[in-house]
Amino acid sequence: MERTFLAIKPDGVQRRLVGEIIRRFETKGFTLIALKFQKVSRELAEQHYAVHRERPFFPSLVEFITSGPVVAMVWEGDGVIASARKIIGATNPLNSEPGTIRGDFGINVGRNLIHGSDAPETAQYEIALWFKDEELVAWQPQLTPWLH
Ligand code: RTP
Ligand code: MG
Repeated sequence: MERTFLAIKPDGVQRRLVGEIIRRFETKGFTLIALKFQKVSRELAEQHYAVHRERPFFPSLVEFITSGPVVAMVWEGDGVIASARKIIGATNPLNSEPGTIRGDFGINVGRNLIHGSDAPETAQYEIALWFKDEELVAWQPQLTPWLH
């Protein structure tokens, strides 16, 4: 079953949007596999955003993601990687559709509330970076797959 890594960024925590954001993935029907609330070290932030190392916004991105606690999560379900990216919305909240998390709650590209893995390889890398194997809780919801 497909898994993705999601993290509510420091602005989402500061703005008291943790419950609202988690609700959207839970009611969609995806399954929570792991969750933790933590401050992010500079080292973890730099590894997480390593692909953007050469970009001009990298220093401010690392500065921001280490500025306060984040909610790190793993979610599971068919097509969860692409679906979560749709639920999250476009990178710049000014371009995100209403109904998406960023479209509903943001206006600033540097304060876009939540991170989601963008591909299967990225999801695998990020899950292993943020979570130990034993922190991942494999379980099956007792529901028909299409009824939540
Ligand atoms: P994320 O990785 O955080 O889920 O965001 P994303 O995939 O939608 O966007 P990505 O291209 O991976 O960029 C990572 C984060 O860098 C900040 N950013 N700033 N032009 C800019 O100033 C700019 N471009 C990107 C954003 O906060 C973005 O989420
Ligand atoms: Mg990204």
